[in-house]
Amino acid sequence: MRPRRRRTDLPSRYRVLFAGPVGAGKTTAIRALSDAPPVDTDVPMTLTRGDGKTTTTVGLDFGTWRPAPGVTVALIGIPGQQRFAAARQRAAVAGTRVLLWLRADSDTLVADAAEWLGVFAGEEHRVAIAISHDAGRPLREIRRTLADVLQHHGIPLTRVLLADARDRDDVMRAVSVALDLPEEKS
Ligand SMILES: Nc1nc2c(ncn2[C@@H]2O[C@H](COP(=O)(O)OP(=O)(O)OP(=O)(O)O)[C@@H](O)[C@H]2O)c(=O)[nH]1
Ligand SMILES: [Mg+2]
Repeated sequence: MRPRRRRTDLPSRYRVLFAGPVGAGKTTAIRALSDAPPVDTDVPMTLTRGDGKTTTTVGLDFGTWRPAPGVTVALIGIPGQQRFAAARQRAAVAGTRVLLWLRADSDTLVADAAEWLGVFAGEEHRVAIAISHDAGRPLREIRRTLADVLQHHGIPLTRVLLADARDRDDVMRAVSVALDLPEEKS
């Protein structure tokens, strides 16, 4: 009888990219979930926005989460501001899952979704969506608001969930949805 092969091919390193518009909560979420203090490039803003946000990411944010022994998830945040978009390139290497952060209270929620899903066009199978700043709005209603743009990109409504970026359990749940996505198109 042949010896049973050991399953040594299970991946032990994952990457999740935190993407989305300014103030959606990417840096906050990485700080909430990372096991060690993240290395981030969040710096004072030159122009304040009047919503209390005083810092912005200009390069990349890096954190790490160890959900189980021997498993490491790299958490990589990219800048929301278009003028720092150069930092986004190279962050989304093959196999990286994308967690797109959007703000429910934004007047431009649908346009933000369309813009950012456009950034990942052709890679939608790797994208999950976390909605922050929900202010008590039901998920059902937010999903309905986004239904057309999600359908356009072939993203099922079940891949959209509410997450307060300040809440570690919420961020963990959102990252877990992103980790469940396949690396490759099936
Ligand atoms: N009320 C509320 N505040 C939230 C929620 N999620 C995040 N925040 C706050 O919103 C702000 C998000 O700021 P950042 O984490 O710096 O946003 P970012 O996405 O990294 O923005 P850029 O780096 O500028 O692109 C922080 O002040 C958070 O405390 C939420 O669900 N509800
Ligand atoms: Mg940031």
